[in-house]
Amino acid sequence: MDDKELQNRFQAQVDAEIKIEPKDWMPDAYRKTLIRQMSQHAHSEIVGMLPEGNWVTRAPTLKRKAILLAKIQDEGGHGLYLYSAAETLGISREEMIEALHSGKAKYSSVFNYPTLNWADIGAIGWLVDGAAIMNQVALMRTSYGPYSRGMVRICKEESFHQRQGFDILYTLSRGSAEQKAMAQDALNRWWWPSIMMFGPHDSESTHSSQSMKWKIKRKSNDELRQDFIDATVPQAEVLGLSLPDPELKWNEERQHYDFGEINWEEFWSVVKGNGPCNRERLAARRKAYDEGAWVREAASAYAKKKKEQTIAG
Ligand code: FAQ
Repeated sequence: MDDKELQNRFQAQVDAEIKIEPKDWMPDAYRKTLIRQMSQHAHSEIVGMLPEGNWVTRAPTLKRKAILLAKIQDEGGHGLYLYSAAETLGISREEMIEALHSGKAKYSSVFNYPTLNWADIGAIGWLVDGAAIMNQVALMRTSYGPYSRGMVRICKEESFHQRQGFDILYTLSRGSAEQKAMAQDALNRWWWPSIMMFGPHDSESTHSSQSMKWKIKRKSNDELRQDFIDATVPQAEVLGLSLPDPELKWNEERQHYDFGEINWEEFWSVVKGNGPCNRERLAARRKAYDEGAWVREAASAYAKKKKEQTIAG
């Protein structure tokens, strides 16, 4: 088959909702887009452990600490599923990690903001995991088999994460006046970064139209952002907290909430590496990688020895 025929057959497979598997023929650009998106997704999970890790030693109760530890470990696991799924496309984990450490690969902008008080852990769980789920539920139907299957498991775990974040804020918002103020302050600082997570407007998105055609993305950035806002406003009402957007209002005609414009200058500045914590996050990742070198060496030496023993005996 010539290239054109292969392309047509590939698109027909995607259109028929038949998953693309690692050994199937795929256009180079499809492979590249998936490697970019999946590796950036994996990096987001791993870098996303850092802002929450900051509060493990200061969680207010033993129960909260155990829950937070479990959540952070889940995020590490998500990163590993995603790196493994991306490896099926012919890139090594070393190459992906090198791209993160050199600043070539992106990770979600939201993780470049600091966690200043305990209520921030609630806001991350409720809003950041909430936004992540909105995106990832759509990705369960993505066209690439290993990515789609990874998402099914990840989404189950993210639901628990969102619930624990909501529970933290629910408790604080029914506590003392100071606790309620802490919850409101966290919400004020995390609302806009959370809705930035969905990326630029569809009209500004570089990859969306091709990724939608290939069914890598099943919903556009703006559609997912609107879904998230529509689902989250009633939850804020239950918490008795107000969202920091004076333009947020139900639109009867559209049957959606209208909302104010994102500060895109801030978004792009964070994406380009100039957010409040970008340098700190990358430095922490590089340090952890360097300090973990002996573990990787020991693990690969053990695997080599095992293999030699199997061959010998
Ligand atoms: N931050 O053309 P588009 C989580 C970049 S997981 C930084 O629209 P695309 C779990 C984009 O890469 C959160 N960069 O791009 C957790 C592109 O640049 P490039 C992560 C961003 O790929 C919770 C350029 O802008 N989830 O949170 C951002 O079609 C709590 C143009 O944009 C995923 O990664 C951003 N927010 O759509 C962990 C989901 N937005 O690559 C711990 C999978 C855009 O050409 C604690 N990814 N850019 O250099 C996706 O669905 C998509 O990649 C989008 C962006 C929607 C993020």
